[in-house]
Formats: sequence, C-alpha cells, structure tokens
Amino acid sequence: MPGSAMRCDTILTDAHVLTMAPGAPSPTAPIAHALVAITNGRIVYAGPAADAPRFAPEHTVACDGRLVTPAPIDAHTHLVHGGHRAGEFEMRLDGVSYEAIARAGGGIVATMAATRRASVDDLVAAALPRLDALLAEGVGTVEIKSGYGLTTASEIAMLRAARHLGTLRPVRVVTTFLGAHALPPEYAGRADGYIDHICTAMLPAIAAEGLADSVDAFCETIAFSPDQVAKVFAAAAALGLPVRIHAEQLSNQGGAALAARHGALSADHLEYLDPAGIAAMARAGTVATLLPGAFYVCRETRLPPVAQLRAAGVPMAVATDCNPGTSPMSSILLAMNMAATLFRLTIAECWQGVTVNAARALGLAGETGALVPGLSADIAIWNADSAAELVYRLGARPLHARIWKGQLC
Ligand code: DI6
Ligand code: FE
Repeated sequence: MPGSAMRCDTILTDAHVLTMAPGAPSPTAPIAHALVAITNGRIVYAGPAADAPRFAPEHTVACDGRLVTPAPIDAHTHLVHGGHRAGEFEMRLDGVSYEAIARAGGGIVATMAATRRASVDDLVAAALPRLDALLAEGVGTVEIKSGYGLTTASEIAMLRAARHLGTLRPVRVVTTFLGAHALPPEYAGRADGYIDHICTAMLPAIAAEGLADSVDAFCETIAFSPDQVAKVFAAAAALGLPVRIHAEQLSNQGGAALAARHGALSADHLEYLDPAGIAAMARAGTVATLLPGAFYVCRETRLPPVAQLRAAGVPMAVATDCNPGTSPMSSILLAMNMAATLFRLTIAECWQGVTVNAARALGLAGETGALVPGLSADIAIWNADSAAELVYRLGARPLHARIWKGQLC
C-alpha cells in the first residue's frame, strides 16, 4: 500500500451521500458507496470510497447504504414564545380572518401577553419540545426570532431563551431581533414612536449584549410600513447587524425590494412579490425564504412566484416559520413536502432550500449546509433510499442518526 493512512476522528462508510455541494451535477443524485471523513468537527472528505485517501479513523459509523445528507437547517422560526393560539384556530375555522383577529387584539398581541408573563426558564421549557421535534428530523441549525415581547426586557428574555436552547441541545442557534413584529398596545396610534424606541433603545441594548445575529421586521398593512422598516434597517446597519424581512405575505408593500436595497440576507413569505421585487432580490443576492406552513394554515390562495424566482436565479430557502399563529409546525420534512406539493418546488429545490440556500439565508454559507471539506460536519443519516422519498412521506420518522459538529448525537 503506497503512503501511510491519514488519521481522522470519524469515518462514515457505505453511505449514499447527497453532498449538496454548490455546482455538483445533480443535487439529488447521491454518490453511491461513498465515504465521509471528519476531523475536529469538520468534513475532510465526502465522495466515492474508491477515490478516498486511506484513513485511519478513531471511530467508524457504518451507514449500510443509507442516504446521508447535510443536517437540515430551519432558517425561519418563532420557536420561542409563550402559550398557544388553538382558540384562534377554532375561530378561523368559523370563518374569522387572521387580520380581523389581529385587529381585535388577538393574533401576535395575544402571544405577546403570554410571552411577557413568561420567565426565560418558562420560555425555554415551552420551546424545548418544538426544538426536539426539529432535531428528531436531523436539524442541525435553527434560526429563532424574538418579536413577541415587544419591550426591551421581554425581547431580551426571548433572545436569552433562544441562546440558552443552543446550550441545552447539540444545535446551532441563530438569533434574530424582530422588535418590529407588531405594535404593542402601549404604543397604539404611535407606530413611529415605537419604531424610534426600537432604533434608539431596544436594538442598541440587544446589540450590546450580543443577543442578536440579525434584525428582522414585518412589513405589512397590519404591521409596519416600508418607511418604518427602513429606519429599523438603518439602525441595524449602524450596529453592523445584517437584516432580513417578512414581506409580501398578505399584500404587496415593496418590502422585499426595500430589504434587497439594504443588502438583506433573506426576504421571507413573498406570496405577493412583484417583478420589481424579484429583480431587486436577484441583484442583491437576497435569498427568498418560502414558508408553505403559513400559506397552508392561512389557507392563502396566492402562490409565491416560484417560476419567476427560479428564472431570475434567486436562491430559494424553505423553512417552517414555526409560530403559534400562522404556522404551528415543527417539522422541516413537512415544510419540504408542502413546498413541493403546494409551491411546486422540485425535489432538488426542496433540498437546496433546507441546506445550501438556508445556510446562505443565515449568513452561514461558509460554515454549514453542504458536505464539502472545510465545513462543519453537520450530517443526517436517513432510513431512506432517495432524496425524493424524504420529501414524499408524511409523518414518517426516517432519521437514523444525526451528527453535529462531528459528534454522533
Ligand atoms: N408573519 C407570520 O406569519 C407570523 N409573523 C409574521 O410576521 C405570524 C405570527 C403570529 O401570528 O403569531
Ligand atoms: Fe415568521
């Protein structure tokens, strides 16, 4: 045997590997009889076993022909919140609209009240089952937003809870400050005053504690105007924080184009996105994060312009939007199924949506989301034959094992 074997921590043998490497010929054609090698939590090799260097591993994980993918990334959640809104769900079944419930003091403001009453520990305890449900589907990275506290103290509590979740479980948590989610009752009729408060008090306090990795805003007639969102984005930029937006969910406000002009990492929802918004996103490289759970729960009929996003080369992510109002869903596989069935994403797009494109939406393209040398070894091993099988089944529990930062967990 020429040369000596290369020491490494772990190898995965006899894997069917879907690397999701950008530029790979077909993102859904797994490499058969593949080997993955890991050292110091990072991928050092992922490809045909026949072409691999000779490794001397500490540990060997026999995959027995199973499908191996990057650990999915859920790039848009409101996982941390108090209470639930099953009662509003019942009202909606009776025909009351989401907007009508919001205008009557329900909706986001109802969850705000429950969240303000909760301690950090309460918030963590309530969120853990939702997080565990995601981990049971292999998720390795989850974005978690604030936005139900709407005071400095309560927003900080939400973000502390989110950060704490990342210490309780083997998962990477990316936090987002969403102070501009809804107008708190204290500011009724004074939306501009609340936006000033966000920019001059809340955001600086949160940034000073390093609690937010990015800043989000809900641009909508029932939430904040593009001008108000622009102020929040300017304040974020002054603190060096990247931005993202909830845009064009219920109507076209030009929010996605505004966000793109501010170099947003992602614009999310986008059912009412227009051609100018698509062009602006394409120019800026802003990811379109599609949230089919909210579309489904709200019984929305307007589809996001997937064909046009595809034609314009806008990268698409898929996420759960796990939240107590419009998407009480903690299944990334179900989000992928809905993206395929409701939004007509291809199987390849569904997988890109929860791997490479989701990583990019979180500013983590150089860290996770693909099985290529140098990236974090965040890996899901599945009891499945193909990428399509995982998107197609509903309610299956197909995860065999999960590796996060190189550790089997
Ligand atoms: N859009 C949504 O779908 C969620 N937030 C947002 O800005 C809804 C949040 C909720 O209803 O609690
Ligand atoms: Fe959301």
